[in-house]
Amino acid sequence: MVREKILEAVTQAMPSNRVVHTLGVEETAISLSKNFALNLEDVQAAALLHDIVKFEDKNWLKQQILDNYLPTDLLEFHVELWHSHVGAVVAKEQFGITDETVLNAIRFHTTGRDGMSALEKVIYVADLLEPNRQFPGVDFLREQVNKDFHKGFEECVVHSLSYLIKKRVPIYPDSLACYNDVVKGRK
Ligand code: DGI
Ligand code: FE
Ligand code: FE
Ligand code: FE
Repeated sequence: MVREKILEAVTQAMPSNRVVHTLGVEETAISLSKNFALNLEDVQAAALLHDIVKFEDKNWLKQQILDNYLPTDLLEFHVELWHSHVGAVVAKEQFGITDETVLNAIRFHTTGRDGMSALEKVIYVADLLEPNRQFPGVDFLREQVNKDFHKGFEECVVHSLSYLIKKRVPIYPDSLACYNDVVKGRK
């Protein structure tokens, strides 16, 4: 599907401030993808569709998880974790995205996972650091990522996990697996 069609659907699917977030993710992801040999259309599709079902009803999201045989342990965790997995299904079924790399970048953008691809890392980082994101430490993370993507990605994962632990919220296994993968891979 062409970019304009996807963007039209995105605009229908979420409030305008989240469209701005989505466009920020696209811009940041394109910029970060220069670290890798990534296909521009794949980067754009993953970025534009990553939050496509974030504003859907909780019961609808739950039904999609059940109907599509997505991991049911998601239901034991916060609803925030559901939109990424369901988003990948919708990207495939409604937007005709067949590339598993793009679908996985959408599917794992919230938690990360063990053994993330370059596109998965780019979308994860862009989601956290796009220009409209503001939180203490965001500029440090932007600097790190721009200096050395791999080191910066590590800092982003450590930041996200620390934030969850500080809030005392349950951590989904993929989030922990992502953290373990990152710290085990340190040189
Ligand atoms: O959809 P966005 O707001 O752009 O961002 P997101 O999909 O990356 O994250 C949504 C929320 O999910 C964010 O507040 C952090 C939270 N989150 C990420 N991993 C975990 C988590 N929440 C819990 N409880 N457990 C996790 O492992
Ligand atoms: Fe999201
Ligand atoms: Fe995120
Ligand atoms: Fe997002």
